Amino acid sequence: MNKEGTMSHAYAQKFAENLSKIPNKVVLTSHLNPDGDGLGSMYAMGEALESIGKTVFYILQEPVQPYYNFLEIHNRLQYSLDELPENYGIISFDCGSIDRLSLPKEIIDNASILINLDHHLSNTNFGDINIVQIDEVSSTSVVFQCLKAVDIKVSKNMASNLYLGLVFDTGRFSYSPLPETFSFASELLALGADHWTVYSALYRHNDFDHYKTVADVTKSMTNMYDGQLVILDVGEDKKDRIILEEVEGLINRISNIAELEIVVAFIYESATATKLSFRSRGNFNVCDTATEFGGGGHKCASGATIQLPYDQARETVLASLAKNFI
Ligand SMILES: [Mn+2]
Repeated sequence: MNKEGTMSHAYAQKFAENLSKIPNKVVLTSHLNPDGDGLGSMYAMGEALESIGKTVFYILQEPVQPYYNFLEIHNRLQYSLDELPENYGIISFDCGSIDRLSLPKEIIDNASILINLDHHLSNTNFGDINIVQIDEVSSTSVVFQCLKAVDIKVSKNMASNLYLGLVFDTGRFSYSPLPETFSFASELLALGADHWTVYSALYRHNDFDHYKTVADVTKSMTNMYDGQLVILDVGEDKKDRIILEEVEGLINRISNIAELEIVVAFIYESATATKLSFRSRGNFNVCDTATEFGGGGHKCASGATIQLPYDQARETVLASLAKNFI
């Protein structure tokens, strides 16, 4: 039991038991193409660890979309370390496998401990310590329970960061209609999470041209199997005009088509690689499909990068998806 008199989750207890194993210097990171859940988790845990005297580095190997700049802590994000500390740990947030870690290899290889904190169904337990709970709606929810288990006070900024991950991963409270989702939101708002700042940053950052680009990309949409499978093509001619997170937003909206079961987006990456992104309405597990092609994710939202040219990737993946519809 913690101070509030509620039972702690087993994974949060595990975090509490292992807190002393976290070195004084710690690198916090997330997955490639970092999103609101990964960032919110890093920033909230970072502030918590600093409050107990740790030195924290926020490191990703690629820039993040500029609309996350609304968080002041975001200015501390680094893309490398000039000098590796002598003894440091890594905590990875929201990342399902080690090959998806958004860190230079040198930083991964020299860490004395790697802690993997996540909620992906496909998580490979790649850490020395794994705090993975697949029924949590966001990684920020895992972080929140861990902080409760160690009695670290959640500040207003931490609450906003945790809320960012919750809003992002639930698709603004659409995909996880569980009592826990709303209790978590309620607790965060009571702690001072700033709903409108988070909402505006995530959903009110588009410029005028964005809508014209999205309209153009949407035109390529096709369907099969009486509309149960919808396909979005972001080929070589379009890939520079739309960022990955916009494609994700677009397929979230496309997944609202009444008769749809699965939507898949093909995104040109290079002459020999194609990104895949899937959404399911719940009758099919698209985490399995993504895993088949070396990716992963959740039952209703997943992704992968397949080492095949665009047309060949498209053909291969559609052949695999066909199994669902016969
Ligand atoms: Mn997540």
